[in-house]
Amino acid sequence: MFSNLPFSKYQGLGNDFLLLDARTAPDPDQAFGLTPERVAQLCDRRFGVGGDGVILALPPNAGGDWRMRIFNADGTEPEMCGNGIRCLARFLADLDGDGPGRTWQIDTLAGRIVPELLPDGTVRVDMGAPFLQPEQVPTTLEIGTAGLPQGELEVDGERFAVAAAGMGNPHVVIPVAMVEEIDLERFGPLFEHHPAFPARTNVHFVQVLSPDHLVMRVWERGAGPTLACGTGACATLVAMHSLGLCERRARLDLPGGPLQIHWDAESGKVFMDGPAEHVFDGVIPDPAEVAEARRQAATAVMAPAPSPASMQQAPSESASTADAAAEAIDCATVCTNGCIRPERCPSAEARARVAALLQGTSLDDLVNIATNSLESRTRARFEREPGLNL
Ligand code: ZDR
Repeated sequence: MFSNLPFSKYQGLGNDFLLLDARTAPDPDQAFGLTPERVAQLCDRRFGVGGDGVILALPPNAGGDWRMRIFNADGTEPEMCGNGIRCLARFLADLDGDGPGRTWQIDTLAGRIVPELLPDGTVRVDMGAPFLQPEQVPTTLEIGTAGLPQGELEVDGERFAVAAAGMGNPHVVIPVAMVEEIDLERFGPLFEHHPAFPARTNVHFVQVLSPDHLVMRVWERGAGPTLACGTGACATLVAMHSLGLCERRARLDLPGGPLQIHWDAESGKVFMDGPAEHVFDGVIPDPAEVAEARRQAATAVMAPAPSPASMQQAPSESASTADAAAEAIDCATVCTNGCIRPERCPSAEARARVAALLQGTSLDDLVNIATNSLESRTRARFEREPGLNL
């Protein structure tokens, strides 16, 4: 069942999401009647709002402050989303008026994740320790000399040396000499659906600029090429450091901008710093309510509206009509709780005209009508009161 859907659009490095607050919903996991089809429709950039995913803020289920669920643009549900959880933190802070230093314990399908609001407004996320065992990713690649799943994969006739890591969700990392030269549309979907990744995978091509500066491009599971991928940047740093190709702390440039990633040697956890910005809020009305409003508007237009003449009928006409005519109903004062004579409502014609006008006139034309009306009223006032000084 649908209902009105209030949402907030947020983005982190151009990875954009619809954030929904279901923290007080009576049946949170059924909130807003979300289905995979509805998510895909909402995320459609032409037929919907547009986004790389939909994120729900929910009551906790494992002792945290809140729980996060995320749906990809194709309606599938991944375990975690790095950019998304930064957006969630910003969303919660904006809703609840929290400031820098605030941290949240967030339950996700990838376990407990802890975002923190930094003084400059960006968000640091304790993403937890990476998953480096093949069955945890999951992948059929075996542990190699670098201590994580590694191997050579053939894709569309070409062979690539790859490594895999999990951040709750699966990632394959492919070091290349020139990331710009990779045909993402060609290789991305083939890696995503490669049999070595039974739950499909996010795909990252990465080039080393220096030991603490990498540049990467992303093909996301369930979303295609995106401008950024938080979990992907973390998995990439972990894989590249394990392969001896970068430091434990590095800047990772994504098409949407840079993320700072640190794989802490002591705790084994990965920390991600990056931006999260509010874009706009909106409400999608319940489709059933819209259909009903349109049905009512159409009925109002079709109904024979009483003509002014019929409201001033001569006393010779039927008594009831004459009574109605005699009774000068002032809709504004008499009908405050609804029309008292719907069958002979004196304002029905006016409302029908307005409904017809709204239905059949573009927004531009309505603005023109309003402008012309204001102009002519102002002119009329000048003519009535020639000395008027505005
Ligand atoms: C990559 C991602 N946007 C992030 O920032 O971590 C997560 C989205 C989920 C991803 N598409 C998946 O694992 O299916």
